[in-house]
Amino acid sequence: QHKRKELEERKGLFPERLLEQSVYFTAPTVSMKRYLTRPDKSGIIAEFKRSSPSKGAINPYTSVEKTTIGYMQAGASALSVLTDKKFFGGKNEDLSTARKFNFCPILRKDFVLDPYQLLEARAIGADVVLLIAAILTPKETRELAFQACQLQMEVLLEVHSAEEIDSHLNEYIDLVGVNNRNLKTFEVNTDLSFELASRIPHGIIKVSESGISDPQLILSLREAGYEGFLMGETFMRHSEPQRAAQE
Ligand code: IGP
Repeated sequence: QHKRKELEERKGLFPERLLEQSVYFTAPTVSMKRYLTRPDKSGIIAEFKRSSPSKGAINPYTSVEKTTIGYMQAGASALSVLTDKKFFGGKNEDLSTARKFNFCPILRKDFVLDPYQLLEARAIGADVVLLIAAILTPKETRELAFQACQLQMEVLLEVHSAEEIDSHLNEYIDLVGVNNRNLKTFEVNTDLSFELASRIPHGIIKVSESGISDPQLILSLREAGYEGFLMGETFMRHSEPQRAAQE
């Protein structure tokens, strides 16, 4: 709920008409769906995350430029950038900086509740937005996904259970991400991705999120039908995240 208050402040500072003047607003977006399925790519979505509620500070001072360029040089398929300040120490400028230096698809990682955040995502240079089933009703999810689609962005729907897939999936969703981390306990269980794989309909790109560090696990997830692997901490806890990605 801190989001609502924060949003009211930002709406005052940057009204919609200002966002629409951003150079990125009318620039074409890049498809994450397409990048993840390119045979020459790893499928890894490398995340820039300074801190997290479960781990506290991970790597608060590292540079967005160096890290994201390094991720892409190391063979990542796409980038994810946290823009939530309160829990993850991120900011909108982190994403626009990443945009300035990279041509790949970029996911805006935040708690999206309001259409304003979609305009904002587009204005700062995002190609994909995350919608979290656990914090939205099916109706809200569908409306936000439709609007994202109208803004030429793709939608990654984050789920934690088969019920959330059944209730929240709609025709505007491009990718489904199974979050292996329980949002309440912060416990990670990568078996969840294997359990839910067959519940995600064909034609929708499957992404496994959180707690991935073992290359062998990526191979098994691929066999289970996953084409995207969202990894943050494994890279970020390294003093030079771009090098960890190289390894
Ligand atoms: C990355 P990890 O364990 O590799 O750092 O996880 C990513 O999945 C995680 O940051 C995440 C997240 C979220 C963060 C998944 N869903 C929703 C904020 C909001």
